[in-house]
Amino acid sequence: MRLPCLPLLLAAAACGSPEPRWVSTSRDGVLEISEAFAGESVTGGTAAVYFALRNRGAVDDTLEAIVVEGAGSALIHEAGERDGIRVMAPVSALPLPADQVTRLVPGGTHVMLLDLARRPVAGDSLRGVLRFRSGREVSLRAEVHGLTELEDILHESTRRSAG
Ligand SMILES: [Cu+2]
Repeated sequence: MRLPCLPLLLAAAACGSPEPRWVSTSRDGVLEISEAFAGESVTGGTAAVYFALRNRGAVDDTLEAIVVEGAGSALIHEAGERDGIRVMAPVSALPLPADQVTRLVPGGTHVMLLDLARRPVAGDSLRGVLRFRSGREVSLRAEVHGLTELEDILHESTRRSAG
């Protein structure tokens, strides 16, 4: 009787091999985005997106615009501390030094999606495109994870300090 082994084998295979790493590059391969994910939104309407951007080129580039399907706008936010309170501030562009990886991570720089048509929940996938000063474009696909707590705290404190 072999059948009962099958689910076990499948489970073992699923555990043993990591998910294929999602990577997207500009057409010329100079810019590469990986490790993209979004934090599930508790309050609705907003979500934070994180990723790693590698600039393989010999020249600096700059991330200037992000468009995400279903989001009214997407802003680059820098997180910091002011008077002991964690705050976030939008910046117009994100520099990408030559031959370096720039990481957007929870608690640090992130992309803030505003006016979302639908509240993203864990398991969703957000799609969009990143545009750079050089004219390059890289497509974005960010899986939504239930990692909201930190960003919700950050945004709540920003809202409070704003008024
Ligand atoms: Cu933010």
